[in-house]
This record gives sequence, structure tokens and C-alpha cells, in this order.
Amino acid sequence: MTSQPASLSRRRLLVGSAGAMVSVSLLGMVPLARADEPKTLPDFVKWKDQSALIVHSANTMETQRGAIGSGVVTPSTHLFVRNNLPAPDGITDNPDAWEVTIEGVASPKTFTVADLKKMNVTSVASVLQCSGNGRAFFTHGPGGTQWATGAAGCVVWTGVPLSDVIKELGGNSEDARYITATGGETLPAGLDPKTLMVERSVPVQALDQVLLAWEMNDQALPLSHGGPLRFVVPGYFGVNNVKYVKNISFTKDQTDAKIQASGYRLRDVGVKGAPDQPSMWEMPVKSWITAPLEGAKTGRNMIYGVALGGVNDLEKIEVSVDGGKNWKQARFLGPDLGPFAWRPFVLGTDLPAGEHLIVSRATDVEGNTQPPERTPNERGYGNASWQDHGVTVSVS
Ligand SMILES: Nc1nc2c(c(=O)[nH]1)N[C@H]1C(S)=C(S)[C@@H](COP(=O)(O)O)O[C@H]1N2
Ligand SMILES: [Mo]
Repeated sequence: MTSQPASLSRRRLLVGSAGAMVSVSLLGMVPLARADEPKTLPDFVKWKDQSALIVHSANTMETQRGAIGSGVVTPSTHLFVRNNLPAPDGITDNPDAWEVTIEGVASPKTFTVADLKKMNVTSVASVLQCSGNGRAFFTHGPGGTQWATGAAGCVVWTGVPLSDVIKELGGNSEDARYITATGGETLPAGLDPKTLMVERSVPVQALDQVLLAWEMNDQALPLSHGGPLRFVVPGYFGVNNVKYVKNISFTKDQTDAKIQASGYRLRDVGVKGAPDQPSMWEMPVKSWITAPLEGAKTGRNMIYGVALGGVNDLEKIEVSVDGGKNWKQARFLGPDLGPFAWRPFVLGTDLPAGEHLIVSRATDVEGNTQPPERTPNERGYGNASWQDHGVTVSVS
């Protein structure tokens, strides 16, 4: 493994620092890939900016809270990565040749990416956010990647609206209630494919916004983000945005793949996932502070953050520097790239010396607003609590 030397030198670096105890215990027979060991970027994402990322595992990396910046669009080098399975090898070498089959329509057909590129090309900005973003704040210890704020980013997708493709195929079947998209992973042999495959169903109403995308941030879609072709559902949680999509089907029922049937289901702590529980589809309104994060000087300070409305436009963003007792309306920054994009915001305010709990609370045009508290749920999904996303800043 190419990461071995770097990983070893990192350990040496830790000896004699605060991490000394950890590193000493790592010397010897402990396997390289320990969950608590700082890791270098795996090969398929070597092009990313490691200083902007927290590497949780070879398939999970999150953006550092302070690395989001105040731009509307997240640079691809800073964007989080989350793969349930390793990304397939070599499929982005000739992206135009990638094929996607569309079924559950009047005339089913297989398109290459080259075919799709001749259609009505559109760009949409949308927030990509993992269902487990904010999981680290739950106190019941839900399993899975301990994402804080960084399993989210706002990017610009370019592709063809699925609705255009469907029109060309004579429309979808009348009894279709879901659009089911299948990822192009090669599944390990000998195991039940249903337990591993990334196949997600979303309500057919999402057809209004689904894009088949081959570009992200004006570059060919990288393998790590689903190239050559991705099924993008703006406003929906990350898992519904199926990478390397190879099949799209209009179906009467949701897929019985595990990732849909029992995975990504909202339920009480201790309860098993089941198809009758809410699926992680539309994202709720949410925001968080991105600066300052630790220390600040007394006097005038600029407080920055990002806010998203999920499927709705935002109405307002408020900031409190006293833990939610008093709120002030902050200002959105930059252009509004539409309901699915996030909006950076800023508030200029005077901060006296002392510790301040800075929190933010977004409200969408339908009056939906962030709750003060998270709702405990088995897997730690959908955390939009404004209290959890606050930061304690010490001002001196
Ligand atoms: N084919 C496929 N699509 C996938 C996944 C996957 O493992 N395979 N992971 C999903 C999950 S859980 C999330 S949060 C997003 C992450 O997108 P990103 O890695 O581009 O940030 O992709 C989704 N689409
Ligand atoms: Mo996810």
C-alpha cells in the first residue's frame, strides 16, 4: 500500500507529542488501519486537499468545519466522500462510453453518456449531505462514521434533466410511484447482492428535479463523486444521489435492497430498520457556524456560516451569540443559486471578553425552522438541531 510510509512517518511524528500514548500502543502488531489513527488520503482521492479534510477511513472523509469558507460553491478538493463500497476501478477512463439503462418507461433504452451529452444540458447547484451528518453530536452512541458538520458541501452539477430523457422515451409507466436507481459497483462474489448493492428508490415526484450529471463544478465528474454518471436528486440526502448509475427504473414499489428496505430509516433508538419507517429523502432546513470556531479578539467580529433549505428557498438566518437567548438576523452572502443550494451568511457583531456560545438558526419560506434539540434516533440521522451545531468561542 502506498500509504504505508506516510502513515508510518505520521506515527513517528506523534511520538513525543500529545498523541504519544496512542502511537506507542500502535507500534508492534496493531494493524495499520486503526480508526483513531490519522490517515493519509487513499489513491482515488489523492487529488484532494488533505488539510481541508478529516480522513475517517479509506471510504469516508469529511470537510473540516473551518475549511468550508464563505463561497457558495464548495471546491471539489474540499468536498466530503462517502462510499459504502470501494469505488469501481477504471470506469472513468472513457466516460462517454458509460451506459445507463432506463426502464419502466414506454420505450426502454440504453444510453451512453455521449448520447446524453447531445440532449438539453443543464446545471443545478445543490447541497450534497450525508444522512449521518451531525451524528457525532448524538449522545446514545449511534454506530457509523462520526460526522460532525463536514459530510456536506454545495456543488454545481451539469447534466441532462431525467424528465427530458423520459419524454423522449414516451413517458414513464402510469403506475410508477418510485424512481429506482442502481449504482455500478462490482459486488463481491459469494454474498447476497441485495445486502450490498447501492440501489435507492425516491418518490416519482422527484422527477421534477432529478439530473443525470457527468460534470461537477465544471469538471468531468471524478470517480470519487460518481463519475462517469450520477443520479442527482437535488434537495435529497446524499444516499439518494447514486454514483456511477447504471440502471434507472420507474417502479411501483421501492427496491428491496437492504440500503433502502432497512437502511436509512428513521426510527427510535434500539429499533431495527424496516420499510414502514420514514426514509431519508428530503433534507430539512439546517445551518451551522463556520467561523470563528475557537478564539476571537474582543470588539467587532464577523461571524460566518452556511444555511440550507433542503428543497425550499431560505427565508432568513438568525445568529445568537448568547446560546440562543437573543437572536439577530444575519445577511446572506453572494448569489442565490436556487432552492437546493446553500447560502453562506455573515453577521458583524461586537463580542466582549469571555466565553460565548454562538449558534445559528435558519428558516425556509414555508416557515420551517431548525429545532433547538436533535431527535434521538437509532442511526443518528438528520440532525438539524441548532444547539448541537453551536460553537463555544473564547474572546480575549
Ligand atoms: N453507487 C454509490 N452511490 C452512492 C454511495 C455509494 O456507496 N455507492 N454512497 C451514498 C452516500 S451514503 C452518500 S452520503 C453520498 C456521498 O457522496 P460523495 O461521496 O460524492 O460526497 O453518495 C451516495 N451515493
Ligand atoms: Mo450518506
